Amino acid sequence: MSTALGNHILVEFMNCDPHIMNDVSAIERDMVAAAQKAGATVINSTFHHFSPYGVSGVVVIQESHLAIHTWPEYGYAAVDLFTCGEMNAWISFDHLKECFGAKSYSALELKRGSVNLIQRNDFDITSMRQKAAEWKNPDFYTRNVWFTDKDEEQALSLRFTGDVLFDVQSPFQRVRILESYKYGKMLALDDMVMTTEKDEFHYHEMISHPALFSLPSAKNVLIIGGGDGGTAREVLRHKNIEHVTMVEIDGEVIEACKIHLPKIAAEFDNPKLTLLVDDGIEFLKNATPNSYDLIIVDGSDPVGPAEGLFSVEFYTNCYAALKNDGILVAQGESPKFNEKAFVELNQTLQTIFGLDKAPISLFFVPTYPTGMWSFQYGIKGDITINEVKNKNEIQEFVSKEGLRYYNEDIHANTFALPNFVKELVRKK
Ligand code: SPD
Repeated sequence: MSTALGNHILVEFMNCDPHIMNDVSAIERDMVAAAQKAGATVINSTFHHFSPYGVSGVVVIQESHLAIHTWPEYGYAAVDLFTCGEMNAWISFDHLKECFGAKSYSALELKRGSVNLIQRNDFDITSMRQKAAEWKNPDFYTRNVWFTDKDEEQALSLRFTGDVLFDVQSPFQRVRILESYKYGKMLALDDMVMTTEKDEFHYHEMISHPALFSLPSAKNVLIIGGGDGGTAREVLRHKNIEHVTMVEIDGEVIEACKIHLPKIAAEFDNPKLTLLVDDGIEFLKNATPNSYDLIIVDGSDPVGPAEGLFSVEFYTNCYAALKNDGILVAQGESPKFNEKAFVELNQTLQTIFGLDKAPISLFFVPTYPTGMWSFQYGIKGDITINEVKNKNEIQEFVSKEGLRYYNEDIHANTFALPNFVKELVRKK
């Protein structure tokens, strides 16, 4: 007869691969496999990625649970293997040691619920048995794995299936395609959400159409970044556009989106598009002055390869490359999530284009932290964007192209800002 109700192995895995220690989907997969390999029946799993790094998670099994907390910066994982019955949790231990690449480890095995210390209650358990018989465990275990886009203080999390459809460390960033439950497939660069199947239109329609409906005779457009292809797709809806040059630094982003997000990467074969896998910052240093009607900077956040897309030098080069009545539209960050980058970019654009020539367009994206995001403009000539001269034309275009965010009312209010945002970017 067993002398205890459960067995608990407390494990210290040390000198593990730090990248694995920060990879919520890999850890979830390994923990579930560790349980299954030892013959456990998995009921569900919950795993979270924490700020700035680290993963915590639990796999609930019929035989109790496996839990983990990781500290990638120390290459360390604290793991609890708690089991009841005949399951041999040392099989789980061996599996995890292997998966995590743990160069050293220690383990402490404890009996839990020693029968010498506890007493069985003498009560009628018939109703408990009945309840237990009614309870049906799901046929397949449920997974609860979350992707979190965050800074030190706030975050946005999306639950995803746990399967990673594309995962490549490019020379610039980690490029992943994950599948979220609510928003479909999602492109993530490092740990930031870039775009998702279900809400990409918010971003791509708003980065393109307000400017293009203000430049009815525009012919030549430059896109810096935009590797998923959504911005090029929207720009190319405008029949007056003769040529689009797109300069994306990371070929892996293009590859990932061509394979997994074909509705976004829909126009890469359009003969009007010249696609260059190159550094957009360098490209603009050598661009012909006065050559573009519209420059769109569809970059990611100001960390990693996109940092230079927030510099004075870069926007000075954009200004020079624009025609005299040209417009610049740049991914402008969020006044709620990264206020500093938002304000600094606006000051840069005010300095280069003029105090009244750097308006901001706010729009809503559910999958970016805080949901409130912006495009920041630089207007080189005297164009007034939010004056709707072509209402019918916009209505016709919206209906013909099946747009789902942009319309003539939004156009008329492109630069409407809440008071707190006006205050943030008040001209000094
Ligand atoms: N935090 C997200 C910043 C937006 C980055 N660009 C998205 C690319 C969509 N084409």
